[in-house]
Amino acid sequence: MDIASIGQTFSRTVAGFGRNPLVLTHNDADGLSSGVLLARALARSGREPEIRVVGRGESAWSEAMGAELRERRPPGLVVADLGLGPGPLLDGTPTVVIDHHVPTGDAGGATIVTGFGTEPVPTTSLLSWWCAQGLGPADDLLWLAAIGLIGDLGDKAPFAELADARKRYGATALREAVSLLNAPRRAGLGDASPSLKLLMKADGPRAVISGEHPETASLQAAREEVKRALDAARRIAPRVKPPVALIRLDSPCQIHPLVAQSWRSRLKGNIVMAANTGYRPGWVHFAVRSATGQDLVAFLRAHAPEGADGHYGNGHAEATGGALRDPVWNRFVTGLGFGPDMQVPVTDAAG
Ligand SMILES: [Mn+2]
Repeated sequence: MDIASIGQTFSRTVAGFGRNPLVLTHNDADGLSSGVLLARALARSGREPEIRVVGRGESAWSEAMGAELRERRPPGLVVADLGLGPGPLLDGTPTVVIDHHVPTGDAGGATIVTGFGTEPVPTTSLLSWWCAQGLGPADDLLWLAAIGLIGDLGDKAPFAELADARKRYGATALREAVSLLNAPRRAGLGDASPSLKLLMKADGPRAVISGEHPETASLQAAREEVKRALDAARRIAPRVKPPVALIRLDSPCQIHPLVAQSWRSRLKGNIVMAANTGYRPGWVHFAVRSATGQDLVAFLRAHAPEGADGHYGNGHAEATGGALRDPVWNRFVTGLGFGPDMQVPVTDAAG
């Protein structure tokens, strides 16, 4: 991948933006750091960007988001870490999509900066940092790129930029910042705005973790809440119907990806699926991981139940999942060979 040409591509599209472009981004550490990085770069180029975090139960590529964008009418749109779906998101508006997930569309003529298909696959935060360099010097924003790299890929990810950031800012401070920034979106409330606020003010990972800003305390409280939920979840035994090992959770916290990940190496021969029935009323959210090396997006596609929509089977070949309405979930687990004990009761409201 040619970094200079990524920067040029970005700045060419941004040149068509008006004063108040909108940055749409994901609520995890990679998305938040990308959004802040892009917003700062746009601000330095004389614009006044707004950030809209796409959170729990939302999707950028949904009818609801389309309606919201038509209402807001931003004069330019950057969409970060939210997948690459069928577009356009907002007809007639210059749009850049920055992402690294398996594409499910072509964003309807948007400018696309994707890491998908390159080896190793960069995070959205690193792509965003390369984009930012197209607008001017961005060296002081490297730590934000590192936040996303560690959040998605861990602190051993094979990127020179990460090695550089670890030296400059300290590996421990970066790791601790990521752990705190990811906590609010995982807690029962699912509101990542304290993390976003803190990232907007901070000048490095130490300012995120030090407590000099009041948001850090709420991040710590969120992390405690998630830890308690995880401790309880760890006692739940998986149910195995080869090739799937299913762990059924019932928590308002977004712990299903962490639980699936924690069983991944212990259930080596299986596709590990952690399903959470308590996360959002009317829905079952689930995370899929596996040490088998199978393409999990393809696996889900092959087992898609009738009624699965855009919330199902997105992500990466090695880390995916989705959300299904209760009756659709029941069809899905039945199709995988599980009995009634893995189904959820369906109320009329859930259809
Ligand atoms: Mn990401």
